[in-house]
Amino acid sequence: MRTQVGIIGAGPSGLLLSHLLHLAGIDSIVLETRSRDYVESRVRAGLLEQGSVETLTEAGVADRLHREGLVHHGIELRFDGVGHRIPLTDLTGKVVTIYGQQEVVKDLIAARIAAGARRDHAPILFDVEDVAVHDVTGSPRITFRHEGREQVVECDVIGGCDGFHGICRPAIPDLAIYERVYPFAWLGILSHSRPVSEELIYARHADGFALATMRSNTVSRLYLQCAPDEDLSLWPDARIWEELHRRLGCGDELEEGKIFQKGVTPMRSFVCETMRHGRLFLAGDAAHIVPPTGAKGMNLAIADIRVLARGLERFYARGETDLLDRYAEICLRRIWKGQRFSWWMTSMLHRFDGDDPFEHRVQVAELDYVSTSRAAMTTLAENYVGLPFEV
Ligand code: RFL
Ligand code: PHB
Repeated sequence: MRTQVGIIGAGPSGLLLSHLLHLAGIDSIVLETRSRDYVESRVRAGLLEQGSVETLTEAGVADRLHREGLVHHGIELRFDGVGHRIPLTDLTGKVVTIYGQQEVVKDLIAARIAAGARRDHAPILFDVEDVAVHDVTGSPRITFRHEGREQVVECDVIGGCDGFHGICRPAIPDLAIYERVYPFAWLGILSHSRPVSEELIYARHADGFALATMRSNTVSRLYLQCAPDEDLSLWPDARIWEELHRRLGCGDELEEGKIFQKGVTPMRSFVCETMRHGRLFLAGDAAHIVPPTGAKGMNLAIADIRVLARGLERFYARGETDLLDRYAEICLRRIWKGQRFSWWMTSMLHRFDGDDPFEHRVQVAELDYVSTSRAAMTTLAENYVGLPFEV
């Protein structure tokens, strides 16, 4: 098979890249190891920056997002049992939107499939196996097996959108890796219950961090700081609710419902430099991971794709490679700011074992400062709603 851009991975990065290229008249194919059902039901992120919503809107894939997404104008920070609102919109003029990542993924898959096959191939192949990239500094090829047959995609460029555990990053020699692994994880649940509050609550508690977010007016998404190797069998529903009640301190406002999904998410900060080798470009989680405290992961992925799609448009329309040549440099400036913010939010809100009383007091002083100084609140708010795009 022959295409212009071979894309590995059908997460938000790969699907958005394929869709934006399609809008620019550029042919691509997306190869995904998992099934369509699996990627459409994988529970992950939930918060979109205003710029991400605008990107999806301009791309014509946000009708359902605008109907079903919940627009938020603030968040609450809770510590020492008291809540403090950060008025995001008053401080920045921007909003954030709650809309599950798997919904973004469903909308993008539907758009790609509706656009139909171009040339001789389907827009997305699910359930592929043994994906490998070859000759990325010359004439790139992707080999894989699909429905029992060995296949080859020949292409001009490869989009490495295959997430943190993918095969594209290891194909780049001499990468510099910057990494921090945190000594805790998040236990996340989905529950059929009314959200505890209209806005998200980030709570610091002596027993560990808790976050109350949502997916709709009837589905709550709740997280608890836990051990990185936490054994879920030790967390029957009653223990989860007890811990959420204690850490969130919201009394009867926290409605207990049927828990229908539970999982443990490890916490890591990770950046690889650079993000390009020859004709292979990494984007999203394949190149960088943030701890979810700042809600930046999917938003950083969308920002990478904006730059990559524009660069490829310029290349195909006019033969210009200037934007592609600056791809990593442009993305990394914004990525590092997202890293800094995610690390800072994580450090401020979590319990670190072995913290001495001095560190504990500094943490509370920082939260106190952020929730009372307009300058400090504005710093948090402008990062939370999303820094401007570089291109
Ligand atoms: P993905 O979503 O991991 O997609 C990569 C895809 O590649 C496939 N794949 C392969 N395909 C072909 N060949 C191979 N060899 C392959 N290897 C892997 C995988 O099956 C998969 O389908 O990466 P992408 O597209 O870069 O998207 C990144 C986001 O998924 C991620 O950053 C966010 O989920 C992070 N995140 C959050 N981000 C936000 O912006 N806001 C949030 O509120 C937020 N909350 C979160 C989060 C992540 C979480 N977890 C579970 C990690 C909350 C949580 C709990
Ligand atoms: C979510 O809704 O899943 C979510 C929201 C904000 C975060 C992390 C996760 O910081």
